[in-house]
Amino acid sequence: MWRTSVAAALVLERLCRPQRIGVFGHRGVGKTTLLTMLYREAVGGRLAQLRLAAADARTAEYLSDKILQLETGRALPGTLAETDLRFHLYHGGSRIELLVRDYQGEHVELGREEPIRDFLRDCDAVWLCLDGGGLSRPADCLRRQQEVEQIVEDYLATEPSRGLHRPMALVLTKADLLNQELRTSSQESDEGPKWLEQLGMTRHALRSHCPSNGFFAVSALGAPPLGDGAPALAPMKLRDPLEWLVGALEAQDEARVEWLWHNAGRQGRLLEKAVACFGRRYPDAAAAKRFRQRLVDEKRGRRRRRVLFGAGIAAGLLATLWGYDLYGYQRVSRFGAEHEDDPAIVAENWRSYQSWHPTRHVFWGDTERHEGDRLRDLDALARDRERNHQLAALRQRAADVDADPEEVWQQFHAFHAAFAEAELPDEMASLHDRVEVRRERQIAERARRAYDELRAADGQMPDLPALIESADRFLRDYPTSDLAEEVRRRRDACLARLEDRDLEQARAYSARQPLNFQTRRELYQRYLDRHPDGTLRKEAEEALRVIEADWDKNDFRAVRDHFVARPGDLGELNNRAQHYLGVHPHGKFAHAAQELLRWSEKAASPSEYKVVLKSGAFDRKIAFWLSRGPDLSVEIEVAGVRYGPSQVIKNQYSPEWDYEFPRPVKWKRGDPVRIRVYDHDYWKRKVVEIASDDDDPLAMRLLSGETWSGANLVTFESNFALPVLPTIE
Ligand SMILES: Nc1nc2c(ncn2[C@@H]2O[C@H](COP(=O)(O)OP(=O)(O)OP(=O)(O)O)[C@@H](O)[C@H]2O)c(=O)[nH]1
Ligand SMILES: [Mg+2]
Repeated sequence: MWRTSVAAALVLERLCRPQRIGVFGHRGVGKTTLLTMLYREAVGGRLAQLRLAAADARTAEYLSDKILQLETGRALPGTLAETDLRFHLYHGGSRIELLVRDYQGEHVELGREEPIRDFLRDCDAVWLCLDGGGLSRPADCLRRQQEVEQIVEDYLATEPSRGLHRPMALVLTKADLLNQELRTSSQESDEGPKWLEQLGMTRHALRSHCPSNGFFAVSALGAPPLGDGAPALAPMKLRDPLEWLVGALEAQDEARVEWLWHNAGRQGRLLEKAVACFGRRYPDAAAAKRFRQRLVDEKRGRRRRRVLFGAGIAAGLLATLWGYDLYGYQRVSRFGAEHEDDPAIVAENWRSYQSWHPTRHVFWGDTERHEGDRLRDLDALARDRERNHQLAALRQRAADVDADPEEVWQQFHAFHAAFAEAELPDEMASLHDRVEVRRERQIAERARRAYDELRAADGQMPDLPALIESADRFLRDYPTSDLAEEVRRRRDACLARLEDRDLEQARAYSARQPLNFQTRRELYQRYLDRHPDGTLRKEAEEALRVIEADWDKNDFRAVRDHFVARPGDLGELNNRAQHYLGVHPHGKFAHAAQELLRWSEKAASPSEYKVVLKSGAFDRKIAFWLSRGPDLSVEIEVAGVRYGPSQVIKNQYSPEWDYEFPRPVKWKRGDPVRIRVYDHDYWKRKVVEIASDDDDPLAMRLLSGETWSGANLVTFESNFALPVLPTIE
C-alpha cells in the first residue's frame, strides 16, 4: 500500500513536470547540430503543424549562437559543458514543456559513468542517435550499438513501474552521408528501412522492450559543411522524430493517468491533479475529456457511496438504540411485576432505567407523563409501606416495658417529623400518653437519684466546686423537678461556704506573711476571679488596696533608709530605686525614686559646680603669739586641681570672705577634696587642712555647708546638694 502510494507520487511527479528528453549519442554524432536545426526549422514554421519555441532566454541565446555558426557554414565545435535547454513544443492544441540537456558525447561512451547518465536514466523519452556516416565502418557500428544497448539496459533496470514503457526512437543522424545503396533502397519493407538492417542489434532491443518505438533517418544539415561561405542548409526529415515525440509523449501521459487510476484510484486528490495536468497539456485530446468525465462520475459515485454508508450506519445505530430501549423497558416491567410488594425498589429500578435510556421516548416506551404518574404512585405506595412499617415497630417498642421511654419518645418524635402528613390514629395518642407518663416517671426517678448523690456528697469535708457543678447540672437536666428548689438552696449555701473559705485563706496568709505582698495580692485576686459577684467582694477589694499601699511604702522605705545611712553608696541606692520603680511604676514615691536616680547619674559623671567661700570661725591658737589676729585665706583642691586662694582677711578669727572661686569646680563621684587655710601674718603658713576620707564617694559635700576640723569651722555655699527624700508615715 505504502509502496504503491510512493510509486503513484513518482508517476504523478513525472507526469506533471516538464518532460525530459534524452538525446543519447556518442561524440560527434551530431546532437548539438540536430537540436539547433530542429529549433531553427520548427520555430521558423518549416515543420508542418509543429512549433518548437525556446522557453527561456538562456536556451534562446545558446541556440542562436549555434544557428549563426551553421548558417555561415562553420561546423559546431565539440560541446564541453552540460547545458539545459528548455522548449515549448506545440502540436495542434497540445503544448508540451520539454527539457533537453546538451552534453559532451564522450561522456556516454562505453565504460564511462558520468553525471549525464543520471539525467538520461531519468528521461521521459529518448532519441538514441547513431551516425549515418558510421554505418560503413562495422567496428564503429558495433561499438555504438553496444553503447545503445547499455542505455537500454539502464532504462529497463530503472523503469518506475511495470506497465509503463519509456518511448525510445532510433534517430540515424547525417542521413545525407548514407551511401547510395542504403539511401536508394531505403524504402519501407516489413523489416523497416534498409539502413536499419545494419543496426539489427538496436532494432531488436527496441522492438523487444519498447512498445512505443520509432526509427528515423534524418539529416540536420542535408550535406557535410563546406566551411567556405554559407552553404544552403537543407535539413531532411527533421519533422519525423519530433512528430513521433509528440505522439509518444501523449500516449505515455495517457498511460500514466490510466496507471494512476488503476493503482491509486482511491486517492481522489492525486487523480484530480493528474487529470488537470493532462488536460492542460493536451486540451483537445479525447482522453482529456474522457478523464474529466470519469473524474466527475467517480466523485459522484463516491459521494453516493458515502451517503449510503452514512445512512446505513445511522439506520444500524437507530435499530440498536431501539432494541436497547425495548430490552430495558421489558426488563424493568418484568422487575416491577416480580417485586410488587416492594414499591420502593421498583421505583428505584424505574429511575435507573430512565437514566440509562435517555432515548426511550424517541423509540419506545411510555410517554413522559405516564412515567411521572407511575413513579409518583410508586413513591406514595413506598411511603405508606414505610410508615406502616415504622408505626408497627414503634407500637412494639411502646408496649415493651423494658424499653427506654426516653428513647421511645425520641423515636416517636422522629416518626412524627418524618410523616407529618400522616393522620395519627387514636392509638397514637394513647401511645403518646403512655410513653409520656413513663418518661416523666423515669425523669423523676433520675432526678431523685441525682439529688441523693448530691446530698451524700455534701458531707463533713465536701468538694465544694464539684458539688456546685453537680447542682448546676441537676438544675439544667431537671429544671422542673420538685427537688429543683431544694437543690438551688443547697447550691447557694455551698457557694457562700466556698466564698468564705477562699477569702479566709487570703486573710490568714496576710496575717502570717505580711511582707509577701505578691502572694497576698494573688490570694485576694483569686477570690475575686472565682466569685465575681461574691458577697465578700468589697472586703477583698479593700484588702487589695491596703496591700498595694503597704507594699509601696515598704519598698521605698528600703531606698530611703539606705540613703540616710549611706548616701555615698550609689550602686546599692540605684539598685533599690530601680527595684522600687520596677514593682511600683506608678507608686506614691515614684517621683522621688526617679529624682534619686537622676542625681546619682549626674554625680557619676564630671560636672561643674559654683563654690562660694562664705566665712570661718577659728580657734585662737592658730595665730602667732603676739599677733593681733590671723590674716587668713582659703585654698581648695578638688581631684588634684587647686582653686583660690581667696582674698586675705586681716586680724580676724571669724573672717567673712564671701569669696566665689572664679573657676567652677570640676568634680565627679569619688574625687577627693582638700581645704587648706593659710595665715599670712608675718609670712604665709598653713594653719588648717581638712581632707576628705579616701573612701568617701561624696567628698564634694565638704564644699557645701559647714565643714569642721577640730575647733575650726569653714562655711561654703555651692550648688552641689544631696537630694531630700520624702518621709514615710
Ligand atoms: N554531413 C553531415 N554532417 C553533419 C550533420 N550534422 C552534423 N554534422 C557534422 O558532424 C560533426 C559533429 O557535429 P556536432 O553536432 O558537434 O556533434 P555532437 O554530437 O554535438 O558532438 P559532441 O558535442 O562532441 O558530442 C560536425 O562537424 C558537423 O558539421 C549532417 O546532418 N550531415
Ligand atoms: Mg555537441
